[in-house]
Amino acid sequence: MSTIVQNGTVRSVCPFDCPDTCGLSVTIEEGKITKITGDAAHPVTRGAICNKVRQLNDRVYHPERLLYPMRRKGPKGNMDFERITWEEAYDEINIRMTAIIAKDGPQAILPYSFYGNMGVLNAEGMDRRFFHRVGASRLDRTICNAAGSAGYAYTMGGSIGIDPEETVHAKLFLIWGCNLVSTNMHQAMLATEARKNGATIIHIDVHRNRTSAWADQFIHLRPGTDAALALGMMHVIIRDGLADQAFLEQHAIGYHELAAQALAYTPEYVAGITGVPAEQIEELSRLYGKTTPSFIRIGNGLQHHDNGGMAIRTIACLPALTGQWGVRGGGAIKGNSWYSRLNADQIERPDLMPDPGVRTISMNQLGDALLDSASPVNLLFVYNSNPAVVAPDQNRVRKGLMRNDLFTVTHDLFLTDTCKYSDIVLPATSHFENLDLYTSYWHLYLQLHEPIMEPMGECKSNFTLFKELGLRLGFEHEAFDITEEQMIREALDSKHNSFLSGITFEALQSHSWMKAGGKSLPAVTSVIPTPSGRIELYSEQMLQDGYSPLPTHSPLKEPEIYPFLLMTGPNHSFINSTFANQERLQKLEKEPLLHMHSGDAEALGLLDGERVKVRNGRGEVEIRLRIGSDVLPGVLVTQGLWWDDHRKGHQAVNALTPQRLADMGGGATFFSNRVAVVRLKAT
Ligand SMILES: Nc1nc2c(c(=O)[nH]1)N[C@H]1C(S)=C(S)[C@@H](COP(=O)(O)OP(=O)(O)OC[C@H]3O[C@@H](n4cnc5c(=O)[nH]c(N)nc54)[C@H](O)[C@@H]3O)O[C@H]1N2
Ligand SMILES: Nc1nc2c(c(=O)[nH]1)N[C@H]1C(S)=C(S)[C@@H](COP(=O)(O)OP(=O)(O)OC[C@H]3O[C@@H](n4cnc5c(=O)[nH]c(N)nc54)[C@H](O)[C@@H]3O)O[C@H]1N2
Ligand code: SF4
Ligand SMILES: [Mo]
Repeated sequence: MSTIVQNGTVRSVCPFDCPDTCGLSVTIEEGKITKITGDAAHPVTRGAICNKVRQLNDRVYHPERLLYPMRRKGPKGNMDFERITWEEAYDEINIRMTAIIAKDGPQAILPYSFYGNMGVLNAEGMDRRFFHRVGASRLDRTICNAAGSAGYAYTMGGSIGIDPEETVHAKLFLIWGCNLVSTNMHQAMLATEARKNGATIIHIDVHRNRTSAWADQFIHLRPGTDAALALGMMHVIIRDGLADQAFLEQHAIGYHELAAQALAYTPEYVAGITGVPAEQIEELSRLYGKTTPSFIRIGNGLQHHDNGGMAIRTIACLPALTGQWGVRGGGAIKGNSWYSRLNADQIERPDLMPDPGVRTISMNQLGDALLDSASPVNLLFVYNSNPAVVAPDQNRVRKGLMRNDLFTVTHDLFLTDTCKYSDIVLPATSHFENLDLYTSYWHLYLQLHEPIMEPMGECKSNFTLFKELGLRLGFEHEAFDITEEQMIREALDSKHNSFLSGITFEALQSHSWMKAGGKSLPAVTSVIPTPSGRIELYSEQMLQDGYSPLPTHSPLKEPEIYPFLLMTGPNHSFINSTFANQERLQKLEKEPLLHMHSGDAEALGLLDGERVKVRNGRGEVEIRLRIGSDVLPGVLVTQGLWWDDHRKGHQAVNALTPQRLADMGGGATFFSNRVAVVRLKAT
């Protein structure tokens, strides 16, 4: 099952954690990948891909790629390894696992993974099955969109928005807490097309960035105040009689309660919270209230705050207010994964768990789990993730990883900062080497990926690794001795999700991509999966879960010991910490910068371009200062999850971020992070 050729052009899929999930066209010459472009025939990719992935062959053939298993030789943290065979690696892992299970029980084992590869089999397939069967502690995978997804679901029932291809018909775009020129470029392409037909694009953000430069208007607000802004818009829309009563009556519940709630959020009151002038709030609200179709792209940025769940729950109420879900091109997208739900129970097999009540550990609190727990984690198995860089409160994470009585296995393509602390390092294939199935959390196409090259060196996929480990531990052949193709067939079982009907392994093989729901997706209003089947402006479920049943604004929680709020989001040329070790992409980003308002810099006597120390009670990071008006006073922004590189002066910013959880879904609070900035002497 492969499309491996010596010469020619073959189809592939982009495997990274990016909403666009592009179709790729890969040129192979004499058995080597020489060119990667966007698939011109793919209905959403339309031939365009980002610069990062155009250079994916740099990554695949990178001289530092891991090609064989290794065992730690020197002390933890030193990157001192010796080559071993897979046999030796498997034996050592088996011996350690068996001993730890006998002594401390299986909950002393913790998998730590995220979406370094979005392929269903390699991200949430055989690995999940394996750790369920082991009886390991469960990992709450909440580092990315958990708070916002929970918040959005209270309003809309699930991760359900409009088909992004329809957004070309919109006349107004609110790009809200989303840096989509960098993080969702095909939504920017669709909006640019709509703009040619007269659409206006408004960016609502705390940072004037690439997306603000591309948009027609920029609304600069204070971090963590989005719910207040959305309520202010509702206030004006309702006050001025712009709400669509007929739509609300038919498709929503709680309009009158919401109207009463929004009464207090006058533009003047909201201006005081958000920093957005009252006239600008009036203008934005009237434009949104009067324009049809209007579309909101809700990003991940605003939900990495203490109040992120409620912020997104609140914004998600706006399209209903003006009846946008009923109009072609109108509505919103926070995520769309509800449409392509696979048969998760069948692939992950939670039924194999010896104790379904086994504890769950938040991936946002890895530091605490490794250091403080009454029943500690003694074996950590990392794959598809780089927690030493991406997890919050990194000094605690790394202190935990340094524990001598912790046995850490990391499976990756490179010697990441996490590998530095690992006892065994295993080489992973790139997605080009694997059979897998891809869904998108933004567009609606499912894509089959057949391998286009042989595995490099001794690399193994996650699927193969956990299958082989399972069989060595004597696990049931029925569950572990299966092929990738069998698991894809299990995943596509459409009994529980009618949007997948007709999407089979064979059909995907011949079409390359197929759209969930076929050609005619039903209107959002006919499938709303909330308890009431309607859009819930008032949510009884929220009340039961201990929240205000109505949208509301609450301030951020970080004690105000330090003067600045620091936002540390993704940059243009990396995907999280992936690509940060590639020279050409590093060069494009130059170096991490700290954006500060010129008034703040003046007050502190700091100069543009000087290196400063950013610190709080959790850690400190040295970084170069960029002064201007891209952020408001009291706010700082730096972009990119850089690996530690002391020669180049790069330091991972998560030394500063909190392990505190957001208001909903156990989400991360990377951006509700207070710091001080001091001059770095003698540089
Ligand atoms: N190039 C690139 N693309 C990526 C990624 C990457 O690392 N690099 N990562 C991928 C992943 S995993 C994800 S989750 C997405 C993330 O991509 P996005 O959804 O775009 O989310 P972020 O970039 O985290 O934040 C978006 C914006 O929110 C702003 N922001 C921060 N706090 C607030 C606030 O309180 N209110 C408002 N209104 N705005 C705020 C930030 O300044 C930023 O511009 O991108 C994916 N795509
Ligand atoms: N301060 C701050 N921290 C953040 C964020 C932020 O905005 N600010 N963003 C957060 C968000 S939204 C996210 S999604 C997380 C992302 O966190 P992670 O999912 O950990 O993302 P990456 O840093 O890209 O690490 C993925 C790793 O998986 C490896 N990998 C790729 N393919 C495979 C494979 O097939 N098998 C194996 N075994 N490994 C593979 C890659 O080489 C890479 O080292 O980071 C979070 N951390
Ligand atoms: S990273 Fe995103 S935009 Fe770039 S090729 Fe992959 S899916 Fe497309
Ligand atoms: Mo993410």
